[in-house]
Amino acid sequence: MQFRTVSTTPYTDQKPGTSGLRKRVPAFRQPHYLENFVQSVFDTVAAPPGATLVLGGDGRYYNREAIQVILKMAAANGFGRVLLGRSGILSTPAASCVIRKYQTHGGIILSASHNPGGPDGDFGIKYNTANGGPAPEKITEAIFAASRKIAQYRIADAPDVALDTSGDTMLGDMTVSVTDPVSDYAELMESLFDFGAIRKLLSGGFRIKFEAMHAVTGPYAREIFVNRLGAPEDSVMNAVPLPDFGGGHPDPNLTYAHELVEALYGSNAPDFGAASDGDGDRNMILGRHFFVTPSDSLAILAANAHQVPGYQQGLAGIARSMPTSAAADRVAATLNIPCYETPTGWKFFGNLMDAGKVTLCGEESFGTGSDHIREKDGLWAVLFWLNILAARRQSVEAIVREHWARFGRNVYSRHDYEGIPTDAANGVMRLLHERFAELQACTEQGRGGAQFGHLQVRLCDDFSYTDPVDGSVSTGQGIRILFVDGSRIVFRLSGTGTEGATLRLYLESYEPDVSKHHLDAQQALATLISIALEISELRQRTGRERPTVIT
Ligand code: G16
Repeated sequence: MQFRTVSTTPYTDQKPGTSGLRKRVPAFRQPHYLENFVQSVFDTVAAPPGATLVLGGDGRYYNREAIQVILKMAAANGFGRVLLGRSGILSTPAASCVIRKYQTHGGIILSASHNPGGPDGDFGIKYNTANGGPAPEKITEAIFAASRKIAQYRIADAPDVALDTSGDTMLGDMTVSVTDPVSDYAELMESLFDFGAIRKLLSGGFRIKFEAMHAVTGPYAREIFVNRLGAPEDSVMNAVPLPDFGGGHPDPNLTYAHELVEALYGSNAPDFGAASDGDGDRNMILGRHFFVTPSDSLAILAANAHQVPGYQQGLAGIARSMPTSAAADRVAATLNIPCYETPTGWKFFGNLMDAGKVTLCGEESFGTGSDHIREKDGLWAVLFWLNILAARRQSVEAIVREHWARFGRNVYSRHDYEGIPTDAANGVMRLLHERFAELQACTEQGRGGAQFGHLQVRLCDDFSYTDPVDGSVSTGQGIRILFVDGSRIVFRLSGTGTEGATLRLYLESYEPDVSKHHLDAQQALATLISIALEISELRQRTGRERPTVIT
């Protein structure tokens, strides 16, 4: 087998975002674009000769082509073995599971997660380290630095590898092991949850609907819910992964998972509904005519973890991203365990889990997970809920309302303004920065910050985080306007979009009064919403009258 060293010139835009490098497919198709980034990864992670790499993706458009390139580059860069999901498929959580189980050097996951796919859709690539988690910032920064000065890459001259048949093939001295993408992951799930109890629940007339959105979780959901738990075949919707996700937007929220939402809010609705995203790490949980916010979901899983076999020994701690509501903090306080507040991005949970400081983690962006792997995990969250439902034998809504009655309700909503001009988005953030002094002015004189009706500003800042394990500091992680009564407004620019900017507005207030728990979140948060729009001049500056997505 011949290896070639190919001369190349750097691209300037290969900076990984919140989760890896995400670009439109045509960008990845530019000459040497993918190769440059992959070589930058290999140069940065410097795997010892003969190391094993995990490889797979969410099956989106360009997945198979990219896999052929990466296999040939891995062979030319001295890897000894690649564990490849059959047909190039591996959900993000399954990839994390395989990296950990087989103690590989790391893995490459091809996905742009919840972003749409297709010839003009998005593609993405990220590197996960030996702990199974997304590479931390110091590695992604080093990959970016390498991509800025790359001059050559190495690739094997070899025919394409057959991706659809399990078994080993050789690429020079490197073994390509094509493996079943589902079995290791399904086995791990079976070790954590009471499958017997869930099976009993499902056979007793409890009806579920899982929306795979033509993305990667279809085969996983079929194996787990239908084959192992005995749910009827039609419990899994849109179960066949398609390169363009059937033209849909594989983001499990109330807007994009509308088929599921219509089923759960219709007549004769099932008891439980859930959806996952492009690469299987996100989850949305619904009860009959009822939506569970991701922030509440994390808190409820934590409060009920003692019902679930894999977590009966107790939780070491909980971590949530800064924009996620403080509902989990209240549970942590009751359980007398620590609760950490990190920047957005699952990569920030890795150190806490590795150090044994936290067991459960969650984000408002429909991500929940635990230290069973080092990624958020959509099907894991669904199984956790089913296990709780099997143990408690109440409806989803009853469980959430009881939770609110016990802990109070952190009323929460996120408004996304997608695809706005970058300058306008930056202008909003700059203006908010400039207003810090004015909003807090009186605080310094001991009279408290600016007053908006009954709400008074306590503090404004741009969130920064010092990792308690390695001391690394991450700044500029979102603007917080905190009020004296515990309410807050957060503004953040998304790090996962590929077109223009996405401005996220996060709103939260705390309601201990049970008689007000029935209120719609938008209604309950109306005052905060209007304060946010006023101080940010968001409408004037972006020309948008309303958000693209409200969750
Ligand atoms: C990624 C990250 C998450 C993050 C989310 C939203 O999710 O893994 O940790 O919360 O992006 O990020 P942003 O608000 O910057 O768009 P995924 O599911 O896209 O990998």
